[in-house]
Amino acid sequence: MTIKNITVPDIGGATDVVVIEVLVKVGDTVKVDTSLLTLESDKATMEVPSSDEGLVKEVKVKVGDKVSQGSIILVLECTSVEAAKTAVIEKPVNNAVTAPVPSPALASTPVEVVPVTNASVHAGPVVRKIAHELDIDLKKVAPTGPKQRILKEDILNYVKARLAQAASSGTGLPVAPTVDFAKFGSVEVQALSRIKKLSGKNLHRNWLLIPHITQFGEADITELEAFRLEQKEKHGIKLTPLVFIMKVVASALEAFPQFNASLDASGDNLILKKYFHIGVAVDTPEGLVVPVIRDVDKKGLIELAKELSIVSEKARNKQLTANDMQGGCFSISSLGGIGGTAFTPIVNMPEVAILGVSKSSIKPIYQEGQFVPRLMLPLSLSYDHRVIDGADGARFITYLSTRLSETWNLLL
Ligand code: CAO
Repeated sequence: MTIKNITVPDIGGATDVVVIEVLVKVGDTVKVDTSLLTLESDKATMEVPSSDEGLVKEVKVKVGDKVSQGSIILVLECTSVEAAKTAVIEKPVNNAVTAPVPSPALASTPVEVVPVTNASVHAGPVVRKIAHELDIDLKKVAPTGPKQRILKEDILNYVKARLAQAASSGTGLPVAPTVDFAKFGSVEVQALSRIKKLSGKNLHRNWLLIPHITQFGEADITELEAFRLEQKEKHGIKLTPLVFIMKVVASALEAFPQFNASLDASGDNLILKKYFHIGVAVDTPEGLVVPVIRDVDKKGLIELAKELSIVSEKARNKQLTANDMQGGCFSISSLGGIGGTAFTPIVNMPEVAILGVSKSSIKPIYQEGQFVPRLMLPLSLSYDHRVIDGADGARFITYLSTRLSETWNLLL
């Protein structure tokens, strides 16, 4: 074992350079080239690597100190034979007395000098190294560390974003700029939930791959509403317009088979489904999920109402299984309980259409020569224009409107 002083090597003639980071502590084991210090002058950032391997016995510098070539950084208990031969001996070990010899390794290996592209950027050596090697301008990386420090995650996120942008630019899409929002005021970084990240990818893919058309319509649900309230009272259960809409959608899918279909992988064939499973978008604190209610055509309103309550409860309690969310033919996204007049839902691939439902309101409708107050339900039907023509879209929504306007007590 040999004790050796590790000193600042040739740093391009710079003197009194400020230590901005000390990267090792007593007890650390370092190897040759392990970064020990980061120095920052007004022109450059320098990492000082270790010239030897061993155990750090003492650290002689701290952040804010000014150093020049030859300043002692630390005392190392060397483990390499070569180092032992060339070490400047601080004190004898095992009573062996060796004459001090300057370390040629230190004297001859100048440190890598990384030009400071922006002296005001705060970042550690690892970040600076990544930035240097990947030719990244650190001024473009949004910092999330204390005192606007750029962390390793920040630069990795920046690289990920650039890769995603590069991937999307391959599709001819313009690249969105990266903005450092903290420059304009205080911000908080919040990670997206797992569900949001997953559904976000799918929504983005569907938005890009499907040529969407959204057809708007309105249904007069005055009679339906009277019937709904009566049934709700009678059965003492949660019975919302959505259950009626699901029933009518199942019947529309039967009447318009191209809506109950998916394109095959080649894109040349339509797979027509003979079952009627409907996905219902459920809003949960973690994000949007779409459980599937099976065989809607075969179930009654009350049965569907109960199943919808169970499934939305399950969704909100994060108890849905993958199976619960598979096999849908068509989706319904109902924002009617919240508000809004219309929206453009995104088709849930490999389905080819989705119905958006907004909040019903009483409107003056012109009937038989006069305006009468009617409860109108706004509908938004988005569909894949590769599979469905505009005329069929209009026919489908007209069918829905007509069926929803019918006298419901005749149907039970
Ligand atoms: N017009 C007027 N009122 C409506 C309505 C409509 N279109 N739809 C529902 N309502 C009423 C209901 O009748 C209920 O009132 P009552 O208790 O007095 O009957 C109230 O609004 C709340 O309904 P709800 O939202 O709890 O129940 P629902 O069956 O309509 O919907 C569910 C269930 C799970 C779909 C819904 O709670 C939900 O999560 N919706 C959001 C879906 C979503 O986020 N879609 C966006 C996808 S795109 O990002």
